[in-house]
Amino acid sequence: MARTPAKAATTKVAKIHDQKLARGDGGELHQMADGETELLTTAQGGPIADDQNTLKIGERGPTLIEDFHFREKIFHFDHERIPERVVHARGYGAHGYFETYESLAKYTRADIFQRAGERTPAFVRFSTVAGSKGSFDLARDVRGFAVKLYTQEGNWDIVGNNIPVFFIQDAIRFPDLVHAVKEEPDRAFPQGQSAHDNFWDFISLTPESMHMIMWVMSDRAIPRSFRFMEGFGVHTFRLVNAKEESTFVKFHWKPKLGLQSVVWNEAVKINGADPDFHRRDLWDAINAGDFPEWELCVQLFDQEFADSFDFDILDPTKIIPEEIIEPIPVGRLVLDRMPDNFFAETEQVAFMTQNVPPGVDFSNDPLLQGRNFSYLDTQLKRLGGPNFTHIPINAPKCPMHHFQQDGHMAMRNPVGRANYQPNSWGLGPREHPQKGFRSSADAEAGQKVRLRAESFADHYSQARQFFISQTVTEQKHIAMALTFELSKVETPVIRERMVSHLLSIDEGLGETVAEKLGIKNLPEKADAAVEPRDDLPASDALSIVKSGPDSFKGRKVGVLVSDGCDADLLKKLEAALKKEGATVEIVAPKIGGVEASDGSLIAAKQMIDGGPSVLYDAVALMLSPEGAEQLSKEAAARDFVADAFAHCKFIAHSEAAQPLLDKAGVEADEGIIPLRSANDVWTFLESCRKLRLWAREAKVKL
Ligand code: HDE
Repeated sequence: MARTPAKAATTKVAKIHDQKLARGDGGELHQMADGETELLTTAQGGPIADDQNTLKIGERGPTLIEDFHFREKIFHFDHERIPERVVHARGYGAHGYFETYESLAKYTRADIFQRAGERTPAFVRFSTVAGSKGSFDLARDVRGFAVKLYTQEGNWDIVGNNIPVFFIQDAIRFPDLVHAVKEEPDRAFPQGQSAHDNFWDFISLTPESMHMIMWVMSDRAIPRSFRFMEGFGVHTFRLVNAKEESTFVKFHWKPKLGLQSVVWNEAVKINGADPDFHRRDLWDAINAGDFPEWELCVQLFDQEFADSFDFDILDPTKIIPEEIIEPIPVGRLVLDRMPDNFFAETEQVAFMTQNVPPGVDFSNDPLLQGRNFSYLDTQLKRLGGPNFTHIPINAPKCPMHHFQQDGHMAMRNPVGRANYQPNSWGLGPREHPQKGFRSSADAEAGQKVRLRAESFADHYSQARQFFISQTVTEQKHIAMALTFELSKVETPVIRERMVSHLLSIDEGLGETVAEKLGIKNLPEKADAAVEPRDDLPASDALSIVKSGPDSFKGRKVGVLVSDGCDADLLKKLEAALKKEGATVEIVAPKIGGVEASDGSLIAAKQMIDGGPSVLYDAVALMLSPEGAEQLSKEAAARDFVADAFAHCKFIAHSEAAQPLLDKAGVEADEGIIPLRSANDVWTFLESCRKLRLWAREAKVKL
C-alpha cells in the first residue's frame, strides 16, 4: 500500500500531465465537454490509473513483468527513432496549396494544369543536405526544396534544391560525394560543414563540380529564410500533351518576397544564437498569417532549341539562362498551415522523383534516372516497409485502387474476393490505356557503354558566367567563402589544386583566393577537357542583389529599448513597419520589458543577451539618455550595434542613443538614420527596402 500523502501527490501530477495544450494557441486546455480532462489510455485503449509508478511487490520491492502498461510505454519509447535521411536529414515542412493560373493543356495533359484557379493540396519540406537531424540551420549548404502536390491523378513530387545545378553528372558518383562532404569517418567531425579536407579533396578531383561550387560558395548557400529562396527542379523534364507531343521543361519556384541571404560572419553567429533560425522563421510567419508564397515558373523548349543550345540540356551541371528562355509563371504555391505533428508529417514524408502524373515525364538526365531508383529504395529503409503510402502524409488524396496487399503495417488491403486481375467476378479496378500514365515514346538505340557524353565536358564556362553575373560585393563573398573553406583544409596540395580550378574559372578569383591563402607560387590553370569560354554574357537573374525585392515585406526589425524611451516615436515606427508588412521584435535590458516615456509598459520578446542583432534584418535603438549610458557599458548591447553595423544593416536611433553608437565604433553613414520625427521613420523604412547598405562593406572589412 502506498502511503497516503505520496498517493495524493501522484494523482495531482497525473492530472497536470493529462492536460494537453491545444495546437498553437499556447494557453487553452484541451478538455472533455464536461470539464474533465481526457482519460489517459494504453495504445490498446485501456484506461490507465497510475502513469507515475511501476507495478512492484511492495513499495520498495522488485518490478513485475506483469506490468503491461509499463512494458508497452517503454517498448514504444525504445522504438521512437527511425533512420534519419542519409542526406537532407534536417528539414522543416509546411502544408499549403498550389493554384493553377491558366490551362496548360497545350503542353501537358496533367490534370493539375487543366483548369485556371484550381487548388491542389501541397506539402513542402525544406532541408539542409550535409548535417544530421539536430544540426544548425545556417550551415553553408544547399537547401532542399521538396514539394509534394496531391493531384487528382496521384502525387507529383518535385524534389528540388535552392540551387539549379548539381555537383555531379552521373548518379553513380553520389555516394562518393556524400561520403566526402559528411563528417570524416575516422574522427566523426566536422559535422554539417563542407570546410574540411575530404570534401575539398573530392571536389578538387571532380572538375564537373565547379559550377555548383560557385553557387555553394555564394550567399545562396546561407539564405536568410526559406521564405526568401528560390527552388529548382534542376533536371530537364518533359511535359506531354493529349496528342503525345512532348516539350522539355525546367521548373523554378520564385519567392514572392524576393531573394535574400545573410553574410557569413552573421551565419556563424546565428547558429550560436538560434540554431533553429529558419524553422522558427517559417513557424512564426505561418502562425502570424503571413503565408509565404512562390510562383511556379517553367522554362519550355523543344528539341530544336536543345540541339542548338551551347550545352547539353541533359547535363544537370548546366542552367539555361533566364535571358535565353524566360521562365513563365504557371501557378502559385502558398504555405498556410504547419503540420500538427513534426514526426508524423515532416519526418515521415517520403518524396520520390519518380512520382509524376500523366502529362509529366522524365528526360534522360543520368542523375535523374539514378534518382528515380534511389528514392523508392530509401523509403523502404527509413519507413520500414512497402506500405509507407498508407501513412497519411504520403497517401494520395485522389481515389486509388490496386491489388497490392499485406506487408508491414498494411492498412488498406483490397476488399472482397478479388485480389488479382483479370478475374471472372467482374470485380476490382482495371487499367485504362487513355487515362493511365504513358511514357513518352522516344526512340532509343545504341550500344551498352559506361561513358560520359562529350557534350557534358565543359566544366568551367558556366561557372565563370555565374561569377561574372554577381555584383562586386557578391564576388567578394564568393572569394571570402572559398578562402574560409580552404583555410580549414590542412593539406596544402588540395588547396593548390582548388586554386588551379579557380584560375580556369576566373583568373582574378583564383589570384585573390591564392593571395588570401598565402600561396606564394601560383599553380598552373587546371587542364580543361574543353577550352573554357569567356564570351557567355552576365545573367542578372543569377545575382541575389541585382534581383532584390525593393520591399521590406516579411522582414523583421529588432528594436532595442530602455526605460524612458520615446513612446510616441516607437508607436510611429511600429505602425510604419506594420504597414510595410514587416514585424518588430522588442529587445530590452530585461525580459520584463521597460517603462516608456508616457508611463506605458513595453513588453519585451528578447532580453539583450538573447536577442543579438544577427536575428534581425535591421535594427532601431530607441533609448533614453540614461538607457544609452547604461547599455553602452554592456558588451551584449555594444555587440548588438557593432554587428548590425558590420553586417551592413540599416540602423535607426534616437538622438540619445549616440553614446552607444560611439562605444560600438559606429561611423555615421547613410545607413545610420537618426529618428527625430515621423519623417525620419519613413526615411528608415525606405532605406530598409534595400535590405543592406553594401557600400559600407569596404569600410567594415568583415
Ligand atoms: Fe536527393 N536524395 N539524391 N537530390 N534529395 C534524398 O531520399 C539522391 C539530388 C533532394 O525533404 C534521399 O528520402 C541520389 C539532386 C532533396 O525528404 C535519397 C542523387 C537533388 C531531398 C536521395 C540525388 C536532390 C533528397 C535521402 C544523385 C536536387 C530531401 C532521403 C543521383 C534536384 C527530400 C530520401 C525530403 C533526398 C538520393 C541528388 C534533392 C537517398 C541518388 C540533384 C530535396 O534517396
